[in-house]
Amino acid sequence: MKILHTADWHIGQRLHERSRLDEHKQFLDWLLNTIEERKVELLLVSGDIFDTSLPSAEATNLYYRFLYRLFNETAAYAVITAGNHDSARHLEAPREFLKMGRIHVVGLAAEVHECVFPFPPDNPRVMVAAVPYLLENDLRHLSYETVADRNKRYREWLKMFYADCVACMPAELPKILMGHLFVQGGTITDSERNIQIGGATAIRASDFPDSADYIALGHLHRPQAIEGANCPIRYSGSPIPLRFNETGYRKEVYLLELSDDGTLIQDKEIEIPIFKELCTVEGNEVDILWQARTQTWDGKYIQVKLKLEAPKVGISDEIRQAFSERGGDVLSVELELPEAEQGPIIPPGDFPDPEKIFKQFHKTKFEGNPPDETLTQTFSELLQLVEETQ
Ligand SMILES: [Mn+2]
Repeated sequence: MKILHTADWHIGQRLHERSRLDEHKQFLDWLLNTIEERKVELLLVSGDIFDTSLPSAEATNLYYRFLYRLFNETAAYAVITAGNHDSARHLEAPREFLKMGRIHVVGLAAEVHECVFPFPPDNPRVMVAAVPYLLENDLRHLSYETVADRNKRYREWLKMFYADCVACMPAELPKILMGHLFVQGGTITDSERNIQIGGATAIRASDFPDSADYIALGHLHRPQAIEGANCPIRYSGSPIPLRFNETGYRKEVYLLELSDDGTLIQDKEIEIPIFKELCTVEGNEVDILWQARTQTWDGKYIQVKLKLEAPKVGISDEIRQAFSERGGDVLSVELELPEAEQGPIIPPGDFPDPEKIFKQFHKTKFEGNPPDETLTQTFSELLQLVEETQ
């Protein structure tokens, strides 16, 4: 039996006001083909289907067209859960209707038994716990509680929820647990540090029940494995790069294969093609214009990081023009000016870039040292959350 794990589609996302719908359409076509070609029987989507809680009509249409084709052109079942970007209520509103099409949607996790599904339903060979993003706000409010105590209680609650899910599954069947959350990496030694992403505290790899066979996660956009549990814990990552800093690695989905006796024989990644290239071009004015005029930029989205000795009027327009003459679309031009003695310079780019401001601020505060990768990633996740709530 073949099972495909993906997450963090973020349909409807815009990058510097450019629509990504065409890329998402190409991804969903590719996904459908992959499901057919590889004879996938079960599709798992671990949250963040849409980029916003009220997606546009076009984004909604793309999603339902995919579900219809999945039902009509394949024999696969699907389990879809809500992430922190989704409106749990909207996502699960058509739940009863979609069940007719072998599609199970879980937005709100009110009861454990509403999250646990056998597949195929008439002759179960695998059990799935479709656990959506669990809102920390759903914890009962205790006025005297410290933040650390509340985080601990949230972690205990998640741990218990997974344990309860597993407790209502037949012992002999393989168990896949879905989730949309942040798991502290097994290699992080600073275990007391409180990492909050998407408003929810980190849980640990060892918090998942021992009898689980695979943990199918969403929330982090880089595909990765987390060590520290008895079974594979995987983040499939987002299928398209959502920001320019998400381009240095492959985008993937995971294909799991269960043998007839119910053991997980492999979980391997399948690389997702790049539907639209996101490029970052850095250098001084001469370098950048040279690159713009000597390469082909057809259909690419470009971020320019321009080093200048002093501000120069009209340079952004000149750069945009140069790239567009070779088919490229410049989404942003960030200007980098020499650093003043006092405090960080906030680059007067076409769009303010909070990540850059954060990096410069960190450098000024900590003797010229940039923030490490974990801190940068935490910052960008927090930033996403803020952008979403705006
Ligand atoms: Mn996400």
